[in-house]
Amino acid sequence: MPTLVLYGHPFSSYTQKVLIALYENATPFEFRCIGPETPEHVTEWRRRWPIGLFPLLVDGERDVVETSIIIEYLQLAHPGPRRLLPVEPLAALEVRFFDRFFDLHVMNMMQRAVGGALSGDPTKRRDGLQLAEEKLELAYAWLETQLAGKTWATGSDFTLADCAAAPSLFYADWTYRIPERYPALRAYRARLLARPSFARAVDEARPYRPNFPLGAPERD
Ligand SMILES: N[C@@H](CCC(=O)N[C@@H](CS)C(=O)NCC(=O)O)C(=O)O
Repeated sequence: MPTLVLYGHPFSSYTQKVLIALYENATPFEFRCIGPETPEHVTEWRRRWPIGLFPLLVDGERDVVETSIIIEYLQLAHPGPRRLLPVEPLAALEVRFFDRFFDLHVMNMMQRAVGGALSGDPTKRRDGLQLAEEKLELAYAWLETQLAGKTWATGSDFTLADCAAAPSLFYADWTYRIPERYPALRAYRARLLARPSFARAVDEARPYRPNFPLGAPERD
């Protein structure tokens, strides 16, 4: 029986970030989908984390929230063969920085556009998209300067930073397509999509694509 329970939704970018970490290490867990078909999961998740953001990891009596903290917790409490944070402190700091970059400057900017579209208000939709495009353009340009010659975000090892990067860039590209002038970034996104842990999360989320409020493209 797995002791770990993950509350989330397969189509949610932040849920996918944690799923990647779990799949990378083949960590056993039970997934509890937060959705209209399972109101008991919604009630339990809200009771445990009234702030109302997911995913939430439950390990016995312990509730763990915030995806970066969840992934660090998994490494400490349920380590597997693949370290997602390096041992060396400065290398770990670099990984944490890229994790913050993807969450704050890619994932959250993409979510502004999605939130605007979900509001149903045409002005909010337009403003959300405009802001996302401006901010994603800045993020893409900077990432292009960072990724040349690297396999993963911080070098040759797949880390927490790549767990954050995969769903961020996946949905960001649907929101504001990565221009051809950023070939290193486009190639990095393609490598992330080919990574089995993320490919599995993408496949599991496929049935929910019609829910993408900006219109999911045919690619990927
Ligand atoms: N900083 C949080 C962000 C989590 C987050 O924004 N989750 C989204 C789903 S992808 C959510 O719960 N949205 C529900 C809402 O905003 O009401 C983390 O890393 O866990």
